[in-house]
Amino acid sequence: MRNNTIFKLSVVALCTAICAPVVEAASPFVSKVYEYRPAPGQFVNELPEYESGDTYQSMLEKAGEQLCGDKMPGMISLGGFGGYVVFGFDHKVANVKGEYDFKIYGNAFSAESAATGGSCEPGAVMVSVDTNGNGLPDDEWFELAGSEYHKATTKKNFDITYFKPDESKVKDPDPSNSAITDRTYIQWTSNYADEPSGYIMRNVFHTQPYFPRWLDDEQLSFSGTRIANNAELKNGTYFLSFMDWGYVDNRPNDEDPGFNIDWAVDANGNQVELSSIDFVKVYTAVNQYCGWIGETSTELCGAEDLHPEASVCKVEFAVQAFTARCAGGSLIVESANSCNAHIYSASGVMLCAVEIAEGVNCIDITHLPAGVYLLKNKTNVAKFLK
Ligand SMILES: [Ca+2]
Ligand SMILES: [Ca+2]
Ligand SMILES: [Ca+2]
Repeated sequence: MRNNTIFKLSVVALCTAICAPVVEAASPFVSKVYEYRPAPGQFVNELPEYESGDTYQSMLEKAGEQLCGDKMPGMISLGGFGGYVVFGFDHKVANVKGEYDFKIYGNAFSAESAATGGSCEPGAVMVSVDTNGNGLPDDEWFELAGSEYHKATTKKNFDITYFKPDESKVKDPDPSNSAITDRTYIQWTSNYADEPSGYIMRNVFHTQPYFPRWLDDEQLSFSGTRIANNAELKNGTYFLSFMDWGYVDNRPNDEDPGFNIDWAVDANGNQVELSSIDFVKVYTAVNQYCGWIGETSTELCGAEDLHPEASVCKVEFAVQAFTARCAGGSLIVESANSCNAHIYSASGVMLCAVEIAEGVNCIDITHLPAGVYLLKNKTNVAKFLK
């Protein structure tokens, strides 16, 4: 008995010695920005700032500096309808049943006079799973259907194209509004007959070019779910009412509970079940112009996984007597018999001994860094990804 106790202690010590130095907890914050493609807008080329010589890649890095590594490290603007950003975390974000899964921070605030709105500039959210395993967001996207998604006033598959302006064109100021210095600055067209075309106007407060200066494109096209305008002119200022739920830059950050992966729908609006997601896309969801305060554009300040400890691991295959599945930071093993087994790294290094009892076992693997592992004894093996 004494020898057995010493043996167990030494195994624990070995495991700790091997595993502890390489433990890296998942960060709850954004780790990478994959795409930044704003539509034209009054904050474009300012948030983040364009500098002479910047390219798509350098602007992408600047967007990353504004969103990565902390709760609210900075701010980016997505410009008018359709402009978007794609980002991800250093782990899969788990869809925990019955809970909100992640938050996205914006800069919305309430009007002093009302709790029903203020500066809501709603951005729609889409999620994606790295199904082809290449680490890139080139897989199917699913929209998180917010409170407006199913409303009759919402226009699905709204396509918009913005045309690059001649920055030296003769300006067309609004004679009835001194804040508008060019009413016909950047033209857009859409595929909806009741809203066929219009302009991103130029205003007196923002004098830099509004079309992304780092792009050579003569036109920019975007597509998405266009929700109804929410602005109302009251006593000379614009009041932008809140959506009920499910949009970025909608309600003040401390009032917004976040996003639930259970809201995901496919391109036809059918609900889909996702156990976890790898990528998040946010795009401006209104096509709205508000006089002196300009076009409505979603801003982002950062994002957070609300339960990084539930980082998903997934069993790829299990053979013979083991059956295994993952839940949170645990490997769940069901076995017909009690036995001893070991966890190995993908390259065959033995990391930990585990004692498996008859029935269902919950093996703590929170100390293992992300990677591919094998759970193995003399006759059984299960490969799992954490
Ligand atoms: Ca959830
Ligand atoms: Ca992919
Ligand atoms: Ca905003």
